[in-house]
Amino acid sequence: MAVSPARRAEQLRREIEEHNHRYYVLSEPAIADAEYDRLFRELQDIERRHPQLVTPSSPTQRVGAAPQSHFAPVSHAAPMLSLDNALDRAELEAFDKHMRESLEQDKVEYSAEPKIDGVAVSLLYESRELVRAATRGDGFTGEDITANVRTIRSVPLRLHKAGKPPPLLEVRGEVYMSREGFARFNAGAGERGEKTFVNPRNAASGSLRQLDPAVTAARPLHFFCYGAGPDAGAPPPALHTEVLERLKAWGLPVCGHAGVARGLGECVDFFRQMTELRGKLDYEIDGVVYKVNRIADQQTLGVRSRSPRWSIACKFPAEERETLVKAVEFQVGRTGALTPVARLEPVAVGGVTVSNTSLHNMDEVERKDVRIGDTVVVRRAGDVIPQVVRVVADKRPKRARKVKAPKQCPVCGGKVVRGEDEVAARCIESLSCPAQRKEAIRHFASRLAMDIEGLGEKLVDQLVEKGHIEDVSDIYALDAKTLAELDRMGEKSAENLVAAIDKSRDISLERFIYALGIREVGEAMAKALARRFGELEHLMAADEAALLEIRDVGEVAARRLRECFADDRNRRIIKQLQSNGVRVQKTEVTGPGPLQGKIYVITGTLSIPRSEAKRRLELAGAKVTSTVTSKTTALIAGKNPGSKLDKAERLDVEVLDENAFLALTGK
Ligand code: 5U1
Repeated sequence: MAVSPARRAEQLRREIEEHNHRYYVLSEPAIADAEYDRLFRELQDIERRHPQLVTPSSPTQRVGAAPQSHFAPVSHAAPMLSLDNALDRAELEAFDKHMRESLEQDKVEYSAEPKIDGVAVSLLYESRELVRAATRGDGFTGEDITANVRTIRSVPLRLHKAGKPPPLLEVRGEVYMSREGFARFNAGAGERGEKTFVNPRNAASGSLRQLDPAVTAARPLHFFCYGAGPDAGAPPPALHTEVLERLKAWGLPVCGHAGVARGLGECVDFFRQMTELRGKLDYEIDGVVYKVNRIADQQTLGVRSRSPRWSIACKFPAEERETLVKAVEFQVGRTGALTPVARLEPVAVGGVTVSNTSLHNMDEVERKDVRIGDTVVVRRAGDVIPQVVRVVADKRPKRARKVKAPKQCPVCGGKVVRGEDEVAARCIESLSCPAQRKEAIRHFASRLAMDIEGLGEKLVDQLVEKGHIEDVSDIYALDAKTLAELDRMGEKSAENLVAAIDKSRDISLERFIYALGIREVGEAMAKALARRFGELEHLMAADEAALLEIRDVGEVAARRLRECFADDRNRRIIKQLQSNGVRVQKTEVTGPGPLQGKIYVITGTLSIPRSEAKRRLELAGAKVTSTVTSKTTALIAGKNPGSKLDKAERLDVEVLDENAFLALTGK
């Protein structure tokens, strides 16, 4: 008897889903590609002839959703937590001790899992069908990326019936790009002159954030899940590892290297195994996650505001790779300092390709004895700038050449000197050296200084090279016509830049001082100077003794300030800035401030911008830093605080809410 189209379509959907699962989740294909294609085309054909038979979870429906205008916000039913980190073995030991003591167990059993270096997502299945996928966002609210996640072949659109998934299942995990897929994607994008990514994590993140799902569909994305929401099936599982088994049985991909570690010793062994395995995997992992395995124990331990008490991540130490020093060149900075930069044979380390790295100064070059032609060890951890750790002495070729400090500026050919107490050699042609002028202008326009949006590096290069800008005061004489004639500038961007320049004309004293780019005078000192002198003219007239009264100003900084304001040319430039409409506002002069000596960290959202909160604290004499340590006076926590709140709780650092903060700063 002939099978009805509806029946055949359902048969085909099941068969294709099964083959998808075997191919994308289990990596065990059971049929040839041609046979798979035949089944797929048969289903497409039935659906074309009987559109009423198309179901949302049909394998034919992965791609094809229309491009979106934005990603709608999604509230997570339970916050998407992050993980506390153990930085070394001692911190892992402390965690295990804490678990043993809290649970009154001699040995705690953990689920041990590789930490996938991807993008955290939440998937929601209703009656077995994928109905929503969301990013983590701030942990409370993410973005709806359902259309994009549907294109990831290892994400089932419909869960297996066997094992009875609950009617509403939330799954959490990581979307990642395989190393091989990343290399292939970047090579293709490079050839087409399109955007490439620095590492697989950024590539996965960028691919998920495409408004057109067809673009995401073409990216080699995969998914691994590591946990489920409150309902993980009936009867409730007793162990986290059981949850992972169920997820697998329902057709979801779970990393095959997850295991069980009983007690600290096995945790350490697991970490060692993963460290060895790491380079052999086709996806990037950045550490190991340990979770107390018994779910009743997890409930006893509970969660902090941002992370569960029952879990910890141990990150791998910074990755190191060997590569060749092809050349050492010198870059000229804003203050004329010559920085040796090693040009390296490109090497992938810590998730990015490194081809240049600063060697800081000649003392450093000599201390490490880096020579051209040497093989060096390069290290990079997390988002830290890569650095040369050491030379591999026994790989030094005979022809390796010593690095010579230049006697002339590599940019302007000017004289180079090195002061007795200085580590850097400098080009002394500060007024004529184009490299220094460009850097000074870039600094002047930068975000923390005059904040002229759109006046970026390339534009400054052109403006200086074409003679439109000699010094910073010339910025305020630029017009839209001149700007529109520059490369990569249209009329609209020229007008926008003129508006941004105009907006920067009213500037606070502290920003203006910082913008001048005086050596030794950073953001914090600029603030202190503004608070002490109140007006630019008073600062310009201050003698060394008055400057030295300020706690943070040392002899060198006082001398630099005096030299800057005594210099005729600098005075002329400041005058010209004022004639060109720059108005430096006065600042209220204050004493040492009631919060002198106190250190605060801010987290979460306050009703005022964070920069304003920082300004108020600093105005009262406090220091504001970004990391909670035992030296922190208090953490100011707004809405949706970050992991800093957990750290403050752990270190017993006082936590202030917005009202306490406002009372503190007297507003
Ligand atoms: N493997 C794994 N990664 N990961 C990340 N498990 C895991 N668990 C997480 C996170 C953020 O969080 C739960 C412990 C809440």
